[in-house]
Order: sequence, then C-alpha cells, then structure tokens
Amino acid sequence: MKSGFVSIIGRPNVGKSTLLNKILDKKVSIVSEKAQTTRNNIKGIYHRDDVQIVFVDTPGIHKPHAKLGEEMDKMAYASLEEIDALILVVDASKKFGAGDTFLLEKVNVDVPLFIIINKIDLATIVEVNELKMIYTEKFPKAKIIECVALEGFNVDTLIEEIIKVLPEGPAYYEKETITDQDEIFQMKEIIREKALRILRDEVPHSIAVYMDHIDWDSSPIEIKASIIVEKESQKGIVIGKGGKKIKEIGSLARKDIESLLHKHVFLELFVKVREDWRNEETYLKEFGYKNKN
Ligand SMILES: Nc1nc2c(ncn2[C@@H]2O[C@H](COP(=O)(O)OP(=O)(O)OP(=O)(O)O)[C@@H](O)[C@H]2O)c(=O)[nH]1
Ligand SMILES: [Mg+2]
Repeated sequence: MKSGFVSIIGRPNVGKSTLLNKILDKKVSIVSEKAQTTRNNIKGIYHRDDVQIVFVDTPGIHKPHAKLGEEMDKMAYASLEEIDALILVVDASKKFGAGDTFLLEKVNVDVPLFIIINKIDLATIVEVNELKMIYTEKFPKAKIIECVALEGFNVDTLIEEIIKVLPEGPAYYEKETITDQDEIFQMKEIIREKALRILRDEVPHSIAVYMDHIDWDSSPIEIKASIIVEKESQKGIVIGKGGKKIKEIGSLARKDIESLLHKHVFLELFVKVREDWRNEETYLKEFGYKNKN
C-alpha cells in the first residue's frame, strides 16, 4: 500500500478548500468567495484499496493584520512538517505579485512539489503560460498542473501524479474516516460559511462561531450557537432588518447541519460582541484558533 501526508498551501481564496473537497468528492472544508475563509488546518483523507492520502487544507498565507492572522499563517507553516509531498495552489486569474513572493519566502521544503494553476477558466492562455514560466523558473523540478478545481478538471491527474511519488506505508486512518474534524467543529464551520455568504464587506473577517449548547437527546436535536463579532456596530449588521440576515444564515446552516448529522435539527442563533477578539489571546484560544496550552 502507498500512503502519505500532503499539505495544500497557497494564498487566500485561490481554491485550496475547493480542491480538497473535489479530491474527496465530499465537503469537508468550507468554501466562500471571501479571502481567509479557512482558519484551521483540516485533514481530508483520500481512500482507495491500495492508497491512502492524508491531505491537509490550510489557511491562506497572507501578511497578517491581527493576531488571528498570525495564528492562521502559523498553522499553514506547521502543516509543512513531516509531509511526503506539497501542493501549492495559485490563482491563474491573478498576476504574480508581492503576496506570492511573501508566501514563497516562507516555504522551503524538500519534498515533491505540485503547483496547481487553478481557476484557468478565468484566465487567458497567455496569462496561464506566463504563470507557468514564472513557476518553472523558480521550481524547475516541480510538476505544474492546470486545474479548474470548481469543476474537478485535472483533479484526477493530480491524484495520479501524487501517488507516483508516495512511499510504501500503512493506512493511517480507518476507511470510514474522511476528516479529523469532529461534528461540533463542522457545525460551527457551516454556520460561519453561511454568515460569510450572507454578510458583506469587512464583517465576515470579524466573525467567529461559538457553540453554546447541544441537546443530542432531543428530537429535533436542539442547537444553540453564537455568532461572535468584534464591534457593537457589527451586531445589527449580522441581525439585519427585522432579523432578516440572521434568519437567512440560520436556515441555510440548519439544512447543511441536518445533512451532516442525518437528523432533524432546531438551530437557534445569537449574536454576541467580544471586543477586538481577533487580537485577544484568550478569545483566540476559546474560539479554537490557538492552542490552549
Ligand atoms: N471560477 C473558478 N472559481 C473557483 C475555482 N476554484 C475555486 N473557485 C472559487 O474561488 C473562491 C475561493 O475558494 P476557496 O476554496 O474557499 O479558496 P481557499 O484557497 O480555500 O481560500 P482561503 O480558505 O480563504 O485561503 C470560491 O468562491 C470558489 O468557488 C475554479 O477553478 N474556478
Ligand atoms: Mg480555504
């Protein structure tokens, strides 16, 4: 059997989580059109009779403006340890720039490298070729693959190429396990994903989700969760006129949570202010963005 660990890194919003979900043919990592959606390392396990690949989706590497961003970058860097291959995802529709240089300075690993030029549906051939030239020059040994993660285009090719470089090894996870994240984490992420979808501007970055209460024995399952914002002025934006926004978030989230749990759910959402939480160590720990010890 071949097996190994493969980290997926890149700048925010390039399509890392979309790629992981396509590889697994299952949604394990939330996706949104807003940058900095993923905030934790999320494992997704690809199973085949003769192969097991433990992929790690990571927060997009960026120049941090808050302590939360620093922790997110740290997680992405930590994912580079003890891997068998690395996937670097880049957005074909964006020119190579300072953000890419920032990322590449931080990443220096000695494992097979796969560079995914993603979102080629949004770029011209000339733009794609320009990026290919830049990356070929920087990483002559890397395998460059053009992709449309959203449609699954060339995802099979990527998997086949990765398998070629994996060592012989054991299965690290049971066949049924597709992610290392528990249900509570996944529920909080679903709520955050819907909030990202419904809310605009800067508010999405200011949001965290906290699980207040779950009654597993009730039917439907009773869930109370809080959307945390960092300023009083954001509270009204999340609630919306007559509670419109929070109702929308709640109803979209409830549907996905029901598919996750295969049970009916009663979801009640609250909005709470935790002043400047993205810069407060205690809150970062409480919301799961920093190790408690
Ligand atoms: N057109 C197009 N859009 C894509 C493609 N892949 C991903 N997207 C979109 O790009 C946006 C960002 O996708 P994500 O998967 O959340 O990106 P990410 O790299 O995980 O972002 P962070 O978690 O913020 O670092 C979403 O709106 C996706 O639907 C693609 O191949 N083509
Ligand atoms: Mg992501």
